[in-house]
Amino acid sequence: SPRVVCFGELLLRLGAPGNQLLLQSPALDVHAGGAEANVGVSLAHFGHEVAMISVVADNPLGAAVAGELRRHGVDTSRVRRSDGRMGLYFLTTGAGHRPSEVVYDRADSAFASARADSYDWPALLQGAQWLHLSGVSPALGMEAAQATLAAARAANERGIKVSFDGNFRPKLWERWGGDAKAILRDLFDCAHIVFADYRDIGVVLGGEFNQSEPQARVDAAAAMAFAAFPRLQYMACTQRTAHSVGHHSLGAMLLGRDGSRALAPAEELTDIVDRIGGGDAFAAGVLHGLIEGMDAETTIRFGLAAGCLKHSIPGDFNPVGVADVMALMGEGKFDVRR
Ligand code: KDG
Repeated sequence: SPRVVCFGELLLRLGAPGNQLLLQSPALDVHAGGAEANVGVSLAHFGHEVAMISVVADNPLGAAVAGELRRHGVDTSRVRRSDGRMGLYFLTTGAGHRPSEVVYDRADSAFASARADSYDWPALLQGAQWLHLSGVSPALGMEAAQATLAAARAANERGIKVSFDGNFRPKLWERWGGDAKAILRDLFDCAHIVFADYRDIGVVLGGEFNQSEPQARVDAAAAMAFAAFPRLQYMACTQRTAHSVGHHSLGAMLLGRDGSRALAPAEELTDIVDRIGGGDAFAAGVLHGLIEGMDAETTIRFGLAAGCLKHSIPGDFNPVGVADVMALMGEGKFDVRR
């Protein structure tokens, strides 16, 4: 049975090829995506038994996306088919002075329309040691929010560790006027680890965090989160500085309830191909480290390396193995000119 289960919406991503504008030419690149599925695919490539819990449209699109997950080693026997549509998102990849753009077309998807009481959590969580969730699912509507919370609480009752990626998506919350602060707060309260930076903590706990040092902001946010959420053991975040559309620097840190703080020094990411799913690849890398019992320093460096690698790969998924990530982690290994 699976060690990790991920719950969330599976999406179809329709991207303008290369750096074209949407419909500049009559072609779109199709990929499967969805924040939680991205994490599941990464973990499967790292060798873990992973199952996805989701609801897809009972049509060839839903079957195709579930098939993509299986092709990457994720168990889809807990993915239910139902009436309704697949959620889509359209992507235009930026370049030069033009930022990337995401357009969601996912209202009333099969997943978003699924009733909260349609999930049998004891059966769906059967055998799992970890449940991965994100702030995307509760942003889809009240039923999805209640389902996410029910999943988290069922996991808590069974001693299954909850990993929660804040993934705050204002566009989605605004559409139905959900109380992001209250709902995300309840979810953070169930988590063993949160992937969240000081902005996410600000949304959930109302902190200001206007310290001038970036490090001080994260430390203050973490202190507040550990005080507010007794179950929470770790907070992980990346720190991104965008120099241009194709050039970012990305560092990361893992803070522990015991006051520990492991840093992965910032890497320069040049020639970025596709940064969508970078946060998910990072989360999967950190989870891999925790599951394998790596020390905090190795865990956060593994997470950052996995996230960096994703930036070179088109599509949402990061289909790389442990050895690929390890190869990037050695001294100076990020420097391809070496
Ligand atoms: O993290 C990647 C996600 O942003 C992408 O898969 C789309 O799930 C998605 C979302 O809701 O933004």
